[in-house]
Amino acid sequence: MYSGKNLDFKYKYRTISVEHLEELQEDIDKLRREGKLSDNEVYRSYIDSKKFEVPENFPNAKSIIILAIFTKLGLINFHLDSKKYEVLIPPNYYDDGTTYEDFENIILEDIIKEPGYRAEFTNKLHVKLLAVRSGLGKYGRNNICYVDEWGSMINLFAYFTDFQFEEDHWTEINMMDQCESCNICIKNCPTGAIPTPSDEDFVINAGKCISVYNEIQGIIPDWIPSDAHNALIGCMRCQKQCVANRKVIEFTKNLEDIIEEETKMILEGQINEKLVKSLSKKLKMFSPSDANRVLPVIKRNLSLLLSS
Ligand code: B12
Ligand code: SF4
Ligand code: SF4
Repeated sequence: MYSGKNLDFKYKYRTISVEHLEELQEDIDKLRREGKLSDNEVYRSYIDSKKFEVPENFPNAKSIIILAIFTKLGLINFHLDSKKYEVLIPPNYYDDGTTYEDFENIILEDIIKEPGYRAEFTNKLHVKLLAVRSGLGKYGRNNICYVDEWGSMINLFAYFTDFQFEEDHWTEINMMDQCESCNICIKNCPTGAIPTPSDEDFVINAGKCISVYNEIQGIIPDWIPSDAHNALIGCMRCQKQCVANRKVIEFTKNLEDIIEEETKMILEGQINEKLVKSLSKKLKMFSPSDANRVLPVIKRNLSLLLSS
C-alpha cells in the first residue's frame, strides 16, 4: 500500500503498451493532414511539441500509465466595494496539494508493486487521447475527457515505465453515450468553438477557445463577447451545465477570500512582496517566483470578469 504522506486524493488509472505509440501518433497526424487542427500559433506551440514516442532517456520503457486525479472545481471570493464576488477557478489551474512525487509513489507502490522498476513523468504526450484509448475515459462533444463518477473534474498525467503489464487496455476512440442526444456544451460555448453534431468535424476550433487567450499574458481579442468571461482563468461554460458533470460539479474547493484591499491592489497593478506572498498562498495558482508572469493574467481576467 502506498505509504507517502499525501493520501488526500482519489485516482484511477489504466495502462497501454508502448507498442501502440505509432497508432496514437497516427490518430493525431491524421487530423493534422485533414486540416482539422486550428493553426492558432499558441495552440500549435502546445501540441506540436508533443509526440508519441519512447523517450530517448528511457529506451527500455514498455508501458504508459495514465492517471486521472479527481480535482474539485475551485471557488474564491473577491471582495470589492463592500460586495463579494464568487469566482470560479477550474480544476486544472490551482494546486490541489498533489505532487509528481505522490504519483510516482502510487505507481511504484500501488500499481507496479514489484521492486526495481522506474516510472518517469512525461508531458510529451496527448493525455486525453491516451485516457480514451486506454478506456480510462471517454470524449465529450466539447473534446474534454470524462471519467465515470468524476465527469470532467479531473487532471490527467502520463508516466512511462519499464514494467510490462499483462493486460493491455487498448480501446476504440469513444464518445460518451450522453452526448448522443445532447448539445448543451455547444449551446453554452460563448464563442462557437464546439462543432455541431451535423458538422463533419468533432475537433473543437481551439483558436476560438477562450482558454487559449486568457491562460497567458496578452490582449484578449475583441471578437470574444464581453460577457463570455466566466472564470479567473480558463473557461467553465462547456463543463458547468454538462449532464455528465451534474453531481460532481457540486463538490467544490473553497479557497481563502481575497480581501478588499488585495482586490484593489490586483486591479490597480500595485504589486508588492506582501501581496505576492498572500496571493500565492490563497490562490494556489503560482509560486512567488512566478508572480510576474501570472499576476498580469489575473489582473486582466479579473477586470474583465468584474466588468461583465
Ligand atoms: C493544447 C491544450 C489545450 C488547448 C486546446 C484544447 C484541445 N481541445 O485540444 C487549449 C488552450 C484551448 C486548452 C483548453 C482547455 N484545456 Co487543455 N490542454 C491542452 C494539452 C496541452 C494538449 C491537448 C491536445 O493534445 N490537443 C490536441 C487535440 C487534437 O487532441 P484531442 O482534443 O484529444 O483530440 C481528439 C478528439 O478530437 C478526438 N476525435 C477526433 N475525431 C473524433 C470523433 C469522435 C466521434 C470522437 C468521439 C473523438 C474524436 O480524437 C482526437 C485525437 O485523435 C493538454 C495536456 C496534454 N499533455 O495532453 C491539456 C488538457 C487537455 N487540457 C485540459 C483542460 C482541463 C482544459 C480546459 C477545460 C481548461 C479550462 N477550464 O479552461 C480547456 C478545455 C477546452 C476544450 N473544450 O477542449 C486537461 C483536460 C482534462 C480533461 N478532463 O479532459 C488537460 C489534459 C491537462 C491536464 N493535464 O489535465 N487546452
Ligand atoms: S454537455 Fe452534453 S454533449 Fe456536451 S459533453 Fe456534456 S453530455 Fe456531451
Ligand atoms: S472552454 Fe469555453 S470557449 Fe473553450 S470550448 Fe469550452 S465553452 Fe467554448
